[in-house]
Amino acid sequence: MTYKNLINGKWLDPLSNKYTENRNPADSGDLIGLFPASAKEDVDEAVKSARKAYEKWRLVPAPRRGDVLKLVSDKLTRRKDELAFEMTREMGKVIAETKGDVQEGIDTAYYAASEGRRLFGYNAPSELPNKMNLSFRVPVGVGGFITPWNFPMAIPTWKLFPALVCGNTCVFKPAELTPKTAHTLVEIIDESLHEVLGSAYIAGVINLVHGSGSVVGEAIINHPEIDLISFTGSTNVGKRINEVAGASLKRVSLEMGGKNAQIVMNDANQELALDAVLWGAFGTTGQRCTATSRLILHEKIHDEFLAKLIERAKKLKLGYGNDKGVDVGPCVSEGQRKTVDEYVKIGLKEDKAKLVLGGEIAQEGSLTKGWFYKPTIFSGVTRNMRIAREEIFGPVLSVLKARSLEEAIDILNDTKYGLSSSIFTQDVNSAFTAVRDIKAGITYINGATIGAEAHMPFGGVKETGNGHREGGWTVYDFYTEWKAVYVDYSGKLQRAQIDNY
Ligand code: UN1
Repeated sequence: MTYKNLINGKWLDPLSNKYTENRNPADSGDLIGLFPASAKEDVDEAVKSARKAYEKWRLVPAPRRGDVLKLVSDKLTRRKDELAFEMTREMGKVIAETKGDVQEGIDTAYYAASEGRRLFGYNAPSELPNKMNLSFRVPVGVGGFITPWNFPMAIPTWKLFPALVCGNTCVFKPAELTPKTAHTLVEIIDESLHEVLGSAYIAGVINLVHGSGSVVGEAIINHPEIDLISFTGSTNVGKRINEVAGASLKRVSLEMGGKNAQIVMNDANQELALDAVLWGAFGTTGQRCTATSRLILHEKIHDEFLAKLIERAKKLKLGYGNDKGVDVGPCVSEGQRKTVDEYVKIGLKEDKAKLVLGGEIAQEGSLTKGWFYKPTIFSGVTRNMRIAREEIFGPVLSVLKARSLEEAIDILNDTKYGLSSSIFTQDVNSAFTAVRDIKAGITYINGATIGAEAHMPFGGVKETGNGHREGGWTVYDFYTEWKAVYVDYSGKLQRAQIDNY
């Protein structure tokens, strides 16, 4: 099956006339489809249509725009199982997780739908009599959206839904590894626009342009008619986007890397902490920006906890995520698996680090058909090792030891990133000290580093982000501008700061 771009309300072949294959990472013989490898000219067409659509879409009342998202959420709910199956097929994580990914999209859609009836502004008193001060949220304009493959539904919805309900129009470039989920999502949005607006349908509210970062992504971030960029991906790419898009004063939201840690204190409920680290480190095959890639154990429980962890991790079943009983899917691609293997080799060269589990490509039976890598654990890791500092984005966990709460928090903070974090303790004083002192956008007490909820602010500090948040109420600040309005009903020219002082 050959797929198309959606531009100006029509499904079109790319002007480049080039396509790339999308294959199942658990079975490279399974071809899912051919997707456009679009050209810069496709982006130009998409932006032109989004620009035109913006002048109409901004005038559709926000509650009506919310109705479109209400219908989108209903459709996503109805098609949840099918979407999850296809997502597992194209990016590998297990079906329970892809259902969660779709659910995050549904939650985000319902939230955005209801926000159409809020989008609150503030009023403030005027310093002059018979004068009223109001403020309104207005849309920003045309947005460019560049999204990753690890959450092919949730992340695009975090961006597109709030943007749309605020009255912006969209040019969306999904990850090349997950075009199918993006296709279905955009198809659902477009169908909903048709059904809700009827004959008043506006072509170009949402445009989908498949293709590479180097061609389509670059064309988006350089385009003079794009007003804002929302990106999730690596810190290196994010820095480049900020540079390029910043030069033309685009508004830019960046969600980037992480090197998240879970602390386990000596008073922790160990069984709970074990469940959490297995979930956080090996869920999504470690390919989340919130994944647990460091485990910091209090020295008093270190040996006992590590032994239990290895036992439990050994039992994780690898396989195709749509098969029953599978715990861990493949790496998303051959390239990603190579990166993981390279980091394992880097870890093996460290004097004190000890490989205690995995550390190799999985070769058993049908696993040779995909990009599987065994869940891997290094113990004896210290904070300056590369496997303790760099984001690996795979099933590799580095275990470090701490002598006290203060040292554990200090190790946790000793990273250039600051996305998610976790501490297991039964001591309320330790828990609140951690909340106060951990430098990260998200802190879990007695929970894994993964699993943020869609209505809460999502994002991080330091090189993880550039000050914005996705999710919940906070994202609406990114997708709107404030307009201050003064209404003078005094019948004379009142000069603020002058006539009243
Ligand atoms: C990501 O890895 O980029 O908090 C997003 C979580 C998910 C989202 C992860 N809800 O783990």
